Amino acid sequence: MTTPTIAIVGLEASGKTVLMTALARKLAQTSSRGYFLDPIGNRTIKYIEKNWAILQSGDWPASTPPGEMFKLKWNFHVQNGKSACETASLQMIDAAGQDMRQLFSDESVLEQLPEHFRPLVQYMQNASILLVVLNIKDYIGEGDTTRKIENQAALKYALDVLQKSNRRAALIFTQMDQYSEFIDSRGGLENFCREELPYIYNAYVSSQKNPLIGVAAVNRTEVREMSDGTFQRVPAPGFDSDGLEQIGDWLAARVLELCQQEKAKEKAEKFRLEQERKQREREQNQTQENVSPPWGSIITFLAIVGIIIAVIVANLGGSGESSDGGGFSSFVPPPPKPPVVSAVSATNTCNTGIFDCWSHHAEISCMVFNPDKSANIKITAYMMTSTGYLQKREQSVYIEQNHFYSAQFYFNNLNFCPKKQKWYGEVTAERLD
Ligand SMILES: Nc1nc2c(ncn2[C@@H]2O[C@H](COP(=O)(O)OP(=O)(O)OP(=O)(O)O)[C@@H](O)[C@H]2O)c(=O)[nH]1
Ligand SMILES: [Mg+2]
Repeated sequence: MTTPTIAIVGLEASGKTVLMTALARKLAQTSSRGYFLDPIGNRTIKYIEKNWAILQSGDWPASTPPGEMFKLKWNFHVQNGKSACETASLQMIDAAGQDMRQLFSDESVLEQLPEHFRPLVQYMQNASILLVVLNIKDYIGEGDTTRKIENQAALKYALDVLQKSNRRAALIFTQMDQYSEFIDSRGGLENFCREELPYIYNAYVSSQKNPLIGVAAVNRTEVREMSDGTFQRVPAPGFDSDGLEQIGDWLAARVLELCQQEKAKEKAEKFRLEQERKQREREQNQTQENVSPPWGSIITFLAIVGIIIAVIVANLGGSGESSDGGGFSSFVPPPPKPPVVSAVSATNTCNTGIFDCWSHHAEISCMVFNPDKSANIKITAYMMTSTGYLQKREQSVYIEQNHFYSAQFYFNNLNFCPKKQKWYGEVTAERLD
């Protein structure tokens, strides 16, 4: 099963490291929430605890150095869970905001992606959940208008590039301990976002698909005089956090959703393999029957001929009229109505040409409706480019009468990925009875 990956996307000093530290600590505790994170290996514990100790000592962790990526891993446990997804592995990477700014503030960087950025871009591309972290301070006041515009443009571009059908994003506003009164005076976070980040709001928030969450990873600070005579706001002793549960609950729901989708895919794949095995068995039996005289088939054939003759005779005798074929044809059942395919959408990392297609990944989603009696239905998806057929995937699923099935096809190993070409998906479905 693929591990759900959370990408923390945010510019420098947006609060990613502090948020991740407080969140990981909070969610590692078992509580009434019904889920908890269990770190895998000791690197995760060491990284989180090192940063936590710095916060406890009344200081902030250092800015993450450009080029560094800290990969953290957990098992996500659902307590007393009755679902098939009691545990799911989870990974999150803390990267440098400066690297993200470089990646997303100039389109040409992604178009000619330098080698050293590839692991970071690959990680973000593979992520199924995005936590987009914003520092409210970067978007208020008239201070640095150019910077404000650059910040919004970079984050909007990041969201555009990383947008994928099955990917969910939450917009997290940090340092609410400093700005909660200000945000209230602006009519709440949503209103603030609509007014100060209109491009992001219109594209990603107004549809209500991506939640806005305000958080204070460190909810109490104090001003301290530093050794160089300057004053700095630092974590106050005994500080707590606000808003982490909301992020945790949202993440938990997403992880479970992804896990259940994976399980459904595995089930469909198992069914498909079983069908293939049965088909092979049937073919083998057929070959064996062909070697000896097919007595069984002859008897069946004679029986069918007998029934047909009986039916014709009955029709002729019953109506007293000459047969024009009408009486007989009423015994042939009409062919079942074929399945209906709708809502086909193809998404991939290549249709913008941005990633130079080195990741070789794409997906197709669709809905298949069965208007006739329940049946096994073969769904075939084709991933095409403007130069023609590229690759095909198949699924066989049992769909009840008048039911929809939502199908997803993943194309992970595309061996041909033309640059800057539009891709599109095509799906067909046929009954297997
Ligand atoms: N008051 C307050 N300040 C915070 C909080 N979280 C972060 N900060 C401030 O924001 C600064 C940056 O936080 P980081 O978590 O290091 O930010 P980052 O996004 O990891 O930054 P890079 O590593 O440079 O990308 C900190 O040094 C604090 O000054 C918070 O919850 N409350
Ligand atoms: Mg950091």
